[in-house]
Amino acid sequence: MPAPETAAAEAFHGVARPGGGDVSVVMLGRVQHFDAVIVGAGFGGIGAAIQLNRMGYRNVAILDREDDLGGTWHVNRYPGLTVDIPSTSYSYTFEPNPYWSRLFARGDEMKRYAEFVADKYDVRGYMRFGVTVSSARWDEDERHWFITLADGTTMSAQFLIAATGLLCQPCKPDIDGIESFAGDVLHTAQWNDDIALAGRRVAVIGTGSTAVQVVPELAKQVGSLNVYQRTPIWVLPKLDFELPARAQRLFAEAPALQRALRFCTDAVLETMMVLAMWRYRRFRFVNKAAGLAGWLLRLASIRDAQLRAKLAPTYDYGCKRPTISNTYYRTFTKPHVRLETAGIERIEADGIVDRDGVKQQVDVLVLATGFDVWETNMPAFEVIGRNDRNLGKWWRENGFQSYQGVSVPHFPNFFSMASPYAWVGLSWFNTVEYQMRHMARVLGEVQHRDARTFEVTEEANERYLGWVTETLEDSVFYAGNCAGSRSYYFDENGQASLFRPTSVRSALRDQERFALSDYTIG
Ligand code: NA7
Repeated sequence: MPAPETAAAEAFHGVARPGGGDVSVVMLGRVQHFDAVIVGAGFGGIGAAIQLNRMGYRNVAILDREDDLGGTWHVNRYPGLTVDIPSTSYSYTFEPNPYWSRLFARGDEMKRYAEFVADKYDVRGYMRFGVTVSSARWDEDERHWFITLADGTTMSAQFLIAATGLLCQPCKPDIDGIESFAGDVLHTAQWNDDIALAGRRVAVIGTGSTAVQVVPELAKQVGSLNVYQRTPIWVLPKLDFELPARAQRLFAEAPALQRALRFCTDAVLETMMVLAMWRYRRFRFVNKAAGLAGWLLRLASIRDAQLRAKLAPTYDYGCKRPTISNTYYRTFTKPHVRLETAGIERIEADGIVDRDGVKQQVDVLVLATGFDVWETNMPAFEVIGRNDRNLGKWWRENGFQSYQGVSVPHFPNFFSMASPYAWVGLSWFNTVEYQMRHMARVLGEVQHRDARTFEVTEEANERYLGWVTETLEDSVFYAGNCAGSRSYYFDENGQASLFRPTSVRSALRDQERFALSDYTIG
């Protein structure tokens, strides 16, 4: 890591900088009251707090169940953790970071970036850690939210912002006998460095983006590695390179250069997403070209045709989160690494038995089994709006939906950042930034009218839902072959209700244009 040379570099590289956020205590009766409570101290929560600060709100609390900020980049610490979007694009547009060590930065750099931004924008002082929110209830008489924590404490807030993320509830597989396993068990999102791996017999369950990163790293240290695949993932070559200290200095001194690089990486991601995912019906050749790149990578990495065939996805590129790696496929050619595709029959105290009846002895079980996006995460805590409407129940009875991916009728003064139809672009920062603009416009109007509440109308919500649903008909999800992809892009009802099917540009532009009459402001 290069030596910090400027104050900005020092701050990014972790040289002490005091946290900001001047929190004043306001009591309403016996309950602490805030202008806004934000749940989640990841990049969504940090972005929301920055937006509130810009608008003059200072009495803000950011609550997070973890012991530090950064969300997914604090929680995930498995070996090989990196971003799978170029870092130039995987960052806030208003806070470019010239100090990434590579085009695809390591996970610990993302965590330091979160700390740097929270300090620079003075929002760290709002944060309270080890705090789990159990529920939030809208009080129509008081016209604010009551938020109940797991320890029974209650607080109130004029505005409630759920910034709980999409990939935060680790999924433990429901495999027969898993509880009886006597060795060490590690979920990739709950990594424990104290568990020794060197020379041991390790099994990995899952072959998603996380496994693609962790498998090559584990193979370097363990005695034997058995990787249990249920569904192959699309893997494309990774065009990564180091950004040496010289380049970092250049980016710091000439920000236009960095903006130009971002323009290029944004353009590639935007084009891929719009053509391969939203305009699939017309541009399916883009998906085919991506598929060809994956096929060539397998061909260049693996001689054994049978092994290549086992790793080849049968669903269209884009149905499920694809990833990039130059080492994943090659790892399976090592003598101590095996791809297991027969399926898992059961787990016993000392190993895994597959559906062919073959048992592998295992010392350490690594669960690269991803996250529950829908069942326990939409929403991540109980939210009760006007007329006792329960958000989770309402979504399940009426279909997942949210106006502009951020607000829901009957839930006044509430923004939900990890919402149905919210995710735009491949970088999560795109979603956060359009939502920040949305908040700015709505809260700006609340301030302008000297009002206390906002709530999206049912009519606006229905109109928006109709539009996204129709637009999605051309997407790979409905026009392509996604059968057998087992993708978390689809909800419990088989609807692809995670993405906003537009370009990032259009999502940003729409936030300046939506009719303010779509909200009741009072
Ligand atoms: P993913 O992409 O959800 O992958 C989870 C993997 O675990 C996937 O291969 C699953 O197979 C597998 N899995 C889950 N449950 C089981 C059971 N019961 N048996 C066998 N295999 C199972 O999560 P990741 O952590 O890899 O990536 C999450 C995001 O992080 C990713 O999208 C990027 O944005 C970064 P399946 O495909 O369901 O057959």
